[in-house]
Amino acid sequence: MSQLAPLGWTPALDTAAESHRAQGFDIARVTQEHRGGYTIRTDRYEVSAEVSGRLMFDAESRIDYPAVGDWVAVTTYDNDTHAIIHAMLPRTTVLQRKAPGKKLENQLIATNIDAVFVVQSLDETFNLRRIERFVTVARDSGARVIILLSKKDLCAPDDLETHRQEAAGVSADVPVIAYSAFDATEVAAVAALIKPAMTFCLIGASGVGKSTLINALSGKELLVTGEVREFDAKGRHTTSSRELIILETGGILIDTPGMRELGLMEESAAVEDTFDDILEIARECKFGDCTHTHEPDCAVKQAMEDGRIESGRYESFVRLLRERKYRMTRQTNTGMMKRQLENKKRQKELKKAMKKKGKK
Ligand SMILES: Nc1nc2c(ncn2[C@@H]2O[C@H](COP(=O)(O)OP(=O)(O)OP(=O)(O)O)[C@@H](O)[C@H]2O)c(=O)[nH]1
Ligand SMILES: [Mg+2]
Ligand SMILES: [Zn+2]
Repeated sequence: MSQLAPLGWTPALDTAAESHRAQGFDIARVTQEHRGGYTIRTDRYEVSAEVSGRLMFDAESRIDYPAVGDWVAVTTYDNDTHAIIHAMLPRTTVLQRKAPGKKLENQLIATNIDAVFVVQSLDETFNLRRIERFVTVARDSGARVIILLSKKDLCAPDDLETHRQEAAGVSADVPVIAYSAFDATEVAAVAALIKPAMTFCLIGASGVGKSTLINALSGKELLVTGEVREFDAKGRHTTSSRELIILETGGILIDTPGMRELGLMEESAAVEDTFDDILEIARECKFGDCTHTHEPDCAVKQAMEDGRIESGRYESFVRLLRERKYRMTRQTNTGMMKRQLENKKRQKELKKAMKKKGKK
């Protein structure tokens, strides 16, 4: 058995690794991706890593860079405290998010995963459309898909049955499991799906309980979890980077930050659908761009105070509006990043062309 088996190695990868090993490279798995670089892990060490200049030079787009879950060929320096990633091994599956807009690069979420857990909570934020969008993304990866309905403890029995059936209706071959992260028996039902050396990636909106579940499955407080901060302008994501975790029981889990941008177009429309009554009232607000939080003469807040709008719905409404606004600015920023990337690419092509010329 390969030393890398606990990391998810399968013998099918042996051939691909041969030439790298012959060159003296170690084979490692990418366990974290952050702004500064990566963390990689072998059977002997887990260290920070960066990609080689060569890999960077050859990369045409994001997909050519390593992502969490990738198998990579590395060398270490400084007594195995740092590593350089020289090459990536072929991927079996790729979980990626299609960025809104046509030409934007896809965002890599994780690779070489066996299954995706699409997590949705059973509280008042339950959203079937969102489950559908996440399932679509998950399915595109080529991995198996399982829907996990979290926070069962916060759901009335009637709603539980309804939501369970709705989720089961998303796709005939996607199983649905409802659980509370604080119920050991229910967590065990999720754990039963996770076989040694199999890699599972958790995706879902912020606050649905992805990190909490991983902690429950591992029996340790490995990851930071947090209350959803509804009115905190600093942003609500608790998890900020993707991370691969190896359970003592053998399974491998990848935690991801909640994704709000997924399916931007549909969600914008969803605000209109779900809150048409509140939008009707909002027409009476004094300011056209009222955020319904602090403005004077806000008809929506007034209606909430009068009991015509239930306060929970009011909060969801305000939150959705804020998220939408956040995403809009994000999109503008992404547009800028895109132009920068295109510039970089052009420079690279120029460099290549000049190199060619030099060779002649
Ligand atoms: N009642 C209840 N609360 C839960 C359950 N699972 C998670 N929570 C709570 O939900 C909140 C958010 O949980 P996290 O695990 O941080 O959510 P996340 O999906 O990792 O969120 P991001 O990292 O922002 O994407 C925390 O306060 C958890 O304690 C559950 O099954 N029942
Ligand atoms: Mg988290
Ligand atoms: Zn208002």
